[in-house]
Amino acid sequence: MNKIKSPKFKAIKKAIKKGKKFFVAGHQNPDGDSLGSTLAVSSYLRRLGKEVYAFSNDRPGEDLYFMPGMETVNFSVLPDEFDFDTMILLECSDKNRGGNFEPLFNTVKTVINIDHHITGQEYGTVNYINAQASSTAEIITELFEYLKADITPDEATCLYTGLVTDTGRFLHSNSSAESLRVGSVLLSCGADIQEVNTVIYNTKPYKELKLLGRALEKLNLLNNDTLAEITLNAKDFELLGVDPRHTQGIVSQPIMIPAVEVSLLLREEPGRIAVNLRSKGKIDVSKIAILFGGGGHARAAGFKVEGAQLTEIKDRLITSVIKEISKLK
Ligand SMILES: [Mn+2]
Repeated sequence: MNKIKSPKFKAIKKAIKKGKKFFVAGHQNPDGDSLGSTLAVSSYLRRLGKEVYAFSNDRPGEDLYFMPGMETVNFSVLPDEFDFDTMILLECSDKNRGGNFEPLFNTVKTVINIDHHITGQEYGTVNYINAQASSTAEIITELFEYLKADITPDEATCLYTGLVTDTGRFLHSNSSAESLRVGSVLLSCGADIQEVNTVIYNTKPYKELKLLGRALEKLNLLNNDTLAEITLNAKDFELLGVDPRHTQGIVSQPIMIPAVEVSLLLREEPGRIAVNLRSKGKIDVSKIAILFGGGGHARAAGFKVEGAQLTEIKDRLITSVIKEISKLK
């Protein structure tokens, strides 16, 4: 146990011991890490005989419903009465990242804030923010080890889901030796990794696979094959009966092509143009997205332009990307 973690974990242990009625929540529009951590913490507290209200402001994507304990989460509905003594917020970099929690902040005695975002604010009574951690699930696993929690197989499955989704199956730059060690611990505790892999990574509806096929057929390579571009028009979505939101993962495909530095996916949506950008690593695509009113990360960014013409956006965007690529030489 490293020295920085220990005093913080000690304070969390004390707060958990003292609390009787807990409110546990992750962030709005929850991902695997937020919900997986919420479920594992709630399950552990119940095992200790505590009363728990697990909350999520929004429902997740369909692929996260396999996690054990999902039926115990209260979606969108805050309780009628606020008589909690302790609130545990996971992955919430600011006070209201999880929803409108002002009434709760006014009534609870203790707020435990656990997060791995570099922008995390210290609004809690006890704050544990570790930006070195790949995920909140990684921190919760370490905390459970500290608490000698005897992680159950179901809790391990939830935490493993958070760990693999936040690290992109241990491929993103946030995966560390510690992430892999924590993965190993969760596996030893009985995490059902087959189920996680099947549901999250190896399941795609027929329509979405057909859409991927159509997208790959429309793939263009520009600027000596350094720039990949796919445009999906309104009629592509109509023809296959899919929603423009069902394009997850498509933009990353052309990055596999050796010469490609940047991949673009342009979608014609009702009343607007939506664009996803991916970079192999040399170009910071968030800087390009900012030029169009969007944002994101160096390797993955996006933007939406309301009431715009596809061709106009496309021309400007391609020019901007080529300008960045030409700086590499
Ligand atoms: Mn996370």
